[in-house]
Amino acid sequence: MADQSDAERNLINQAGADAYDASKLGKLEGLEAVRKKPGMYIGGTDERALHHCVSEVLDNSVDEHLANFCSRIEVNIHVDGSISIRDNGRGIPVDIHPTYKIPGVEMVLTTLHSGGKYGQGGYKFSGGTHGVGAKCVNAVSEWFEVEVSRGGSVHHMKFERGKTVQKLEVVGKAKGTGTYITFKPDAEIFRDTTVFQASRISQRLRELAFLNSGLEIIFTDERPAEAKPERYYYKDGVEEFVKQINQGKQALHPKPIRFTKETKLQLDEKPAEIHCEVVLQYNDTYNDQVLCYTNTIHNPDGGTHLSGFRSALTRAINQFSKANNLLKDKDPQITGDDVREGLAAVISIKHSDPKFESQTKVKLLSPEVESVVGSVTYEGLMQYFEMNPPIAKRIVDKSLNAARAREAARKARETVRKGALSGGGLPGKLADCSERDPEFSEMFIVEGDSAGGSAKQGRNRQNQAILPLRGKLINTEKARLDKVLSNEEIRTLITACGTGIGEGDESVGGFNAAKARYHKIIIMTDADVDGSHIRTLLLTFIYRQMKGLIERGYVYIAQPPLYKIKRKKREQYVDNDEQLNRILLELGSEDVVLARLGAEAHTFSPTQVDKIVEHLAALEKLGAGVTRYGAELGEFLDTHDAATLALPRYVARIRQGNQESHEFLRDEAARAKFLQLHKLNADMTEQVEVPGNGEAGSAPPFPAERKPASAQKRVTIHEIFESTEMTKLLKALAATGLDIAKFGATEDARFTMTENPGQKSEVKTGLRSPLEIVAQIRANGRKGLSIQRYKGLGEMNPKQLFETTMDPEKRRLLKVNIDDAAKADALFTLLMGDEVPPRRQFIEDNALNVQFLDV
Ligand code: 0RA
Repeated sequence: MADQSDAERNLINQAGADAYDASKLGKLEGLEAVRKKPGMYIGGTDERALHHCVSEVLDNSVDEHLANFCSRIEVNIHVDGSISIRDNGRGIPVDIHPTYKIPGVEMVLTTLHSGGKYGQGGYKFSGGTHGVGAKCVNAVSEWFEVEVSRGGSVHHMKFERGKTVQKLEVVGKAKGTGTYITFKPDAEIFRDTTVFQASRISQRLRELAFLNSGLEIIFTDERPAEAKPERYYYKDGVEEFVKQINQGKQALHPKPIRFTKETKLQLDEKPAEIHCEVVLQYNDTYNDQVLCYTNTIHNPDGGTHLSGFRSALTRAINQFSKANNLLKDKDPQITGDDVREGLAAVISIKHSDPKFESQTKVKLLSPEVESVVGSVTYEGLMQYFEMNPPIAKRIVDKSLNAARAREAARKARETVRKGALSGGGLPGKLADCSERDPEFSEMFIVEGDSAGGSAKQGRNRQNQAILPLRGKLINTEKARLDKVLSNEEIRTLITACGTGIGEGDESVGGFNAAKARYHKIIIMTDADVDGSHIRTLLLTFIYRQMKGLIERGYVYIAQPPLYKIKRKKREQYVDNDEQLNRILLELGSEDVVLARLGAEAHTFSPTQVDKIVEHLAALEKLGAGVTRYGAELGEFLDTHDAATLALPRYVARIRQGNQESHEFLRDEAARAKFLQLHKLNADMTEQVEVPGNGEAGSAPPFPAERKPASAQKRVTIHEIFESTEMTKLLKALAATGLDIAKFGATEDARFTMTENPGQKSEVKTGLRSPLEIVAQIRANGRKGLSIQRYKGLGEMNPKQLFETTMDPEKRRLLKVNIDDAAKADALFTLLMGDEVPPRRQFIEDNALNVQFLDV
């Protein structure tokens, strides 16, 4: 950070020294560089980079919170795929920069080297990438909008692909302060996908709420039909995080142990500051979960904070047990592994100038942190042990038990290794393939004997091996390694893989990837709760004991189809709901003639019909962005501008008692006028219109719970981000010759649809609006169609199973990605406690949305 901001400051100073003229402005590096080399700035163009964009904007808001200016952040994913991040921080500065003569917010969002005055230099701690964040996101966004509430006004500005398209202007009055950013990722950049994964985002938001006690985060995914906001707020922050990790487990002591310390020091002769918070609580499991964060960024590979913590923990427990004569002569030495058994801990440090191993910040390098975290942990623990001797004794006992069990596990590993290597050691359940070269061999791990049987019959025996797993796999979270290794299913799995497991070299049964018998290990489980449970258990075991398999990209997840549909003789497998919808429209448009009535009567060609249906369906989907606010889609579409087809950008919702009305507002100017008329603020949350000439809207930007009297008029203004996308669709529809003048239903039919024309079964239907066309097509598609939903692999016969899920020509596999697997593992205990309903629900919700996987 220091290097970069120094460089930036020089740049600014130098520029400042030169006389300013317009040509200089061009010398500020534009955002083209980011679009040309997205890898350098946002880490690529894949799904990970896409989500990284959200973090970049979010980090700025969190920085405002760290600087004590922001208490609430709202994140909304919109129906058109755009996303908003709103905070109640100070708001990005809007005054004109003395050197560059452009508003601060424009500098911050459009010039790469805007360090200095509007850089992030003002923050003591910063999670963001120091000033490159939001502007890079702007560069890779199809459009990017910012609204700043500051100095009593709401300021608005808009960009497209990093270029200013609407200059900064005041659009209304502001009660509070804050920044409200919305952007739509550019499909020209993110070629894989531009679809945000709610689970990925909500996980990060929850993590942020844990790490920033008192910060309230509200998240709404508006895409599902029933969108409901989720609220993350933890008064006791990290302490609640640790409790959450231990949820569903037996804690060894009721309250987590917490230490904090703030240190000021000199680093390279510059003042630096480190705040450190360590919270730990032992549980009755045999694994450890220690999560490390620097400036709220997760460091999955640990680093100096982790090593400082680990050695202090080992030292403190050994010290206490010696001082109190808790060790017997024959007891083994208590090692670091032993003291971490059943440990849940979170180390969160804030550092004014942290050093990381790489751009991805997976590992903290700053050497000074080791002793800071070490001393706070050691001193804190020793003091805690003094004050709570019974708990201290319980922890020592647990560590001692672990030390004794370590010996047993070593022996068990050796047995497994011997079993794996001794001659005809392959498990009887494994139906191996004839191919001997691992590179061309694959193994399917199949849930249940019946699906296993089908897989065996259906497979290509040349290179596909089948390993059926029966019954419950042992939960590796709840058992010590020696017990896990005595589990039949696990032993079979290890032997079949051929690699051995765990740390240490082969002589002690350690993992060796070179010995892998297959370079594709494919987990094939049912698409239900039990299936995802088994899959998670398998993945956790593989991640913890055979990580190299994932690192090499050998581990995959099979994706069986969700539906089989049948119509007359035709049968088809369908992967997901979206595909099903598409097929319904396709089937529904077969053998259909669509004609326009009236003055411009004509019949559409089949190609035109396909296009019309496609665009109308897309419009309908985006329509959720309007209908959620109580307005009709048809009514909204009918407000389009006759010449440009532009649609209103805002909808005002007015409620009084149980009366409700709404008004569409074309643009910022219309909104400003509306606000003025109703004497309202432009911070767009619910406001109460004050009758008479009182102060404009009394509600703060984020109103606390208020119960307005029923007589009060409540007004909310919502931005319809989807309008941009919908206008594009209107243009495409107009190009097909469809009459789009009116979407609302008319009295008389304007179209006719003829099904099965010329046949005995011919039916003619009159349609009164374009939207009725899609509805009719869909209904048509459902006629005579049977839809079977597959609950399990066992419902398919061998041939079907092969064709849909195993055939390399047709199947779709998900490759398990190591970074995301690490994250999943770190948060794994949140899910794998006892069989509690919330966990089941979580797994079910995420069954087909395996967020730690990459395609
Ligand atoms: C530059 C300077 C200041 C604040 C910000 C940027 C800022 C950026 C974002 C992005 C999202 N939310 C944000 N909030 C603030 C300092 C402002 C001051 O000194 O008043």
